Amino acid sequence: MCAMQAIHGFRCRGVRAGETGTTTRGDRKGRLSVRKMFTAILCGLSIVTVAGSALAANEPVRIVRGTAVLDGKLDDFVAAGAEVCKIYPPDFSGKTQGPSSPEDQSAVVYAMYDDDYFYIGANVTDDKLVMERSGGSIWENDEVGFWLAGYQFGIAVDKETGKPFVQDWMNSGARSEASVVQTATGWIAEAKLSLADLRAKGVVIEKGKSVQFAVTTDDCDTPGGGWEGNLQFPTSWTWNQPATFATATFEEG
Ligand SMILES: [Ca+2]
Ligand SMILES: [Ca+2]
Repeated sequence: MCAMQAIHGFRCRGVRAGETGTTTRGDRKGRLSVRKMFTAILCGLSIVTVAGSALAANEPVRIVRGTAVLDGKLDDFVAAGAEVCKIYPPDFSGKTQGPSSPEDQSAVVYAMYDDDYFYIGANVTDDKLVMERSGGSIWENDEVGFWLAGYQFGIAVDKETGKPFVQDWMNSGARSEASVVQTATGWIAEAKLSLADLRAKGVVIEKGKSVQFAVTTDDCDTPGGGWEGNLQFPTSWTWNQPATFATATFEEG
């Protein structure tokens, strides 16, 4: 298990694309043809960008049936074929604010469900584990976060209690359990949420239903320090905007 300490506060951030400017020189004819060329290039880039966003938002994710034991092992998720995404910077399926290499932070994320619970597990690679926060401020240190519709959750060890827990930022009220176990290369996070409690808030997880789903893992590598970056899935993810998430469909399994 990881050693922990504490503090408070909460905020998440989204990535904004940078802007670039161009200057052209030469005679009028030259300027016109350069301008045409840039216009053509910019139009091409716009089309690629729009296509990329359209593919990422509502990206289909399949979630299989299965029951997980929260024991620091992901063999039950693996056996069920429950992998939902890999987030490996810089060449991965999401986007990043900070972690620059798979050794800095990366994760393989699994999810599944049965009649009673939604389960999520993550095998996180991290070169330095820091969990010195509690409650809603766990995002400032190492944390595995995920969204179901408009509800944001996070898994970490709470500094105050010394125990793994699920932070419920948007007050879903869903009963939960969590497990956090340190590994040679990082840590394994697991959690389960009550389907009945989620259903009471309009998040219906059952065969054939779909729910907007996203994963955001936060990284801190400096004891006594704060948030250094995170990884986000899917690429289109924007904080608290379920329309930008992936679309998870619950299969019969
Ligand atoms: Ca790291
Ligand atoms: Ca870390």
